[in-house]
Amino acid sequence: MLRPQDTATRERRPLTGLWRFRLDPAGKGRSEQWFRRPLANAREMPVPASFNDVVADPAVRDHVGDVWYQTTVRVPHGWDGQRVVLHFESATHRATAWVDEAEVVSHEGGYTPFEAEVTEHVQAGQEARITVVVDNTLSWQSIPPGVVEDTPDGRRQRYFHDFFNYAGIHRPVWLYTTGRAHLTDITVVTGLDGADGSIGYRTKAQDADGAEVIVVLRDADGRAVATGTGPSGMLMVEHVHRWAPGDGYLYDLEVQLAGEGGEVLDSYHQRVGVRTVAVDGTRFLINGEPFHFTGFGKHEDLAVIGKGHNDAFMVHDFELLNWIGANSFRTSHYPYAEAVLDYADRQGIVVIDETAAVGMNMGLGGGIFGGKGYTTFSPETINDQTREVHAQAIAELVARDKNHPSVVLWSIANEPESHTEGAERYFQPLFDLTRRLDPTRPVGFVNELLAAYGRCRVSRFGDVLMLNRYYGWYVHTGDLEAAERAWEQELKGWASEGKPIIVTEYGADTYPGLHSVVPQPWSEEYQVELLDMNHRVFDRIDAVVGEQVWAFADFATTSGIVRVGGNKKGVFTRDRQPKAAAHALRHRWRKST
Ligand code: BDP
Repeated sequence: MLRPQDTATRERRPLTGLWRFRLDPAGKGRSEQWFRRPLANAREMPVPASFNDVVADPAVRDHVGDVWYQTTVRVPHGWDGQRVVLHFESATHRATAWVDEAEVVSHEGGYTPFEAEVTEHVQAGQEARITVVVDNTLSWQSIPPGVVEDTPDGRRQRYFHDFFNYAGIHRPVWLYTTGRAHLTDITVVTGLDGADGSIGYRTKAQDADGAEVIVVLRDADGRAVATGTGPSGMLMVEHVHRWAPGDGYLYDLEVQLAGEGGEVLDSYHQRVGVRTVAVDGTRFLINGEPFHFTGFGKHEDLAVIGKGHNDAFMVHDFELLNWIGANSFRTSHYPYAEAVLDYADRQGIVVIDETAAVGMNMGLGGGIFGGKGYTTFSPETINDQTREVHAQAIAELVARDKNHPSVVLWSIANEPESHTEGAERYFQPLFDLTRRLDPTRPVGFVNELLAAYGRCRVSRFGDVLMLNRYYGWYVHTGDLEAAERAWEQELKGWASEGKPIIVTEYGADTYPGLHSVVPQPWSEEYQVELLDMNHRVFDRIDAVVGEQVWAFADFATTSGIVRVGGNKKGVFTRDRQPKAAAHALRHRWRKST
């Protein structure tokens, strides 16, 4: 699937703005076929946005099940004779869409795109009604998992991850055109040979018999630097300008389908950053040079719009990454909006790209995330069917993000149970699958303390060790000396495995404005000291090639006795004001870069 674009042959119309919206608490909209007519008793709802916090009503915020969205679009007059596609960048967690009365597409998974050709259901110059039912339910067979419990007070959604289950249409929706003959996929793989670069490309097309593929690679000034023909091939660039951390240099690969008379049937522009990624012993190499990750685990999380994509906050967050000296982040705990990956490419920010497989660990948090009493991997809980859904989520992530130079590492799960045989059986095929889908990038998963060094049965499948550790917070709370000793001992164990280690989470909940002379948990001073303690340990262990603090900013969670207005481990507050730790990190990271 190619992301919608305006090109010489393609045109897009965004369907963002206010849609009609209605909850369906009784779950009767499907059988009553609400898509057949204008949505009754609807309120207006912005797209893109999570619906939960837009309305001041707990029935909306905590709704479990279907919600309905509807809009009307006039198909542009000039689209006569074009192939028309309806494209969703995401709908959380699953959706079905209709154009007028015709069902056109269904999709499982809340963070990857889906689309359907709708040519036969629309007419240029006429209105079309688009209706979408979005279901936010999490089950044992969804990624992430959850359970709906029937209680005397109604249906309650429980889940095992530490962020609020925002849902809705979080990213832009498009109607776009292509010609009948059109490109359907482009893959680029780049290489380096001394000062020169290579770009291998592969294309797929549909209804394109007899058409020829022509590719032109242009540099950032628009000068053509290489050309080729054929559905796949290799382009060479002498004295290539590499993509590198801090230098988001991009070439533009224009792929054209040309008809027999030379007419351009389709044109698509693929941005290309020429760089290599490799793991060599305990080193993580970008362009053959050791790379040390600095930065954060983040969330898509904002007041009012929840997980809705917002360009202003995206740009601002990258400004803050730059201000603090971060060179990377992890898309914890799900694939982020594609605009974010595009922007990371252009900014030269390195990304660890994660699936939505989070909360697959019933042992965690003593059940504070709701996992008490369940077995993680079993025929009744996370099972073979879940693994298929997980495999599909990986396939869709790789298909979507394979061409982003910023993406250097796949994370196929966050903190799953990983010390049991069930976990080993579950994960091994998913590592194999990820490598088959993308042989060019390392693969890993994020390990947590229940599978501490010596206990984990899954990390041997990964190329890189990613560790989340809360020494000084969840363990040895308030005792940073004991924390430092225990952490160093464990980390030395991991270092003996001979793989690069990225500490993908470390941090402390910190209430902004709370101070203490003797650093006490929750104070700004304690957050600074806890990070310092971690950094002393990292600096003593060569295999540590990355430090990503949890978290970039405070974020919303379910309510609970260990969360005060959400998770407060942010180095910035939810509205992006720095805590003391932001200045301390800036001091460390700005010095080292
Ligand atoms: C880890 C999770 C992350 C949580 C964090 C925390 O990966 O999602 O928010 O710890 O407890 O377990 O703050």
